[in-house]
Amino acid sequence: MPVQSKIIKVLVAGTRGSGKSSIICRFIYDNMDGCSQNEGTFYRSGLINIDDSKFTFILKEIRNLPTSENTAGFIVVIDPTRETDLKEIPYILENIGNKKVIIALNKIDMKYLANFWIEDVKELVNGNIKIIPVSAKTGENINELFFETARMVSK
Ligand SMILES: Nc1nc2c(ncn2[C@@H]2O[C@H](COP(=O)(O)OP(=O)(O)O)[C@@H](O)[C@H]2O)c(=O)[nH]1
Ligand SMILES: [Mg+2]
Repeated sequence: MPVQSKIIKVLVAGTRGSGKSSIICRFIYDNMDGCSQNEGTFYRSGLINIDDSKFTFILKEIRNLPTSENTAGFIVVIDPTRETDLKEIPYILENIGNKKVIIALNKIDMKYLANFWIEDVKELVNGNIKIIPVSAKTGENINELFFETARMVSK
């Protein structure tokens, strides 16, 4: 049986400085060097297998919501060390509308500085929305984030 390949475009949204560029950079290049300077659209293919499908990711960081850009879904990146990021979540989700979305709680390597955690986010969002704790700095859970994203958009 030939392996099927699917191309999925995902927009990475979230507050400024939450780590959108860093998460993309960690996933694409497996490092964080020079990430903040990276702008544009990134590709990574063949990494994730779900059933008999391989996924090619097209990732794009976006600064402004709402957006008219086409997408299979969103990753929303938030920084738990900043109290204001929790308050932003309802506003961000409202501007995303009824698109598929997954939340990346980034910077978990700095948990000791956190102002809020997964449970606090859960109270604000629809129970169907997955919240994945990650660290772009250490790479923890980054592959899981994109695996769950692929699962979400392929449903
Ligand atoms: N400790 C820590 N710092 C991070 C992490 N991810 C990003 N940063 C830092 O947070 C700052 C903002 O990251 P950046 O990717 O530019 O955020 P963006 O504005 O959302 O694209 C930079 O100084 C990054 O080095 C992380 O997982 N852990
Ligand atoms: Mg950026």
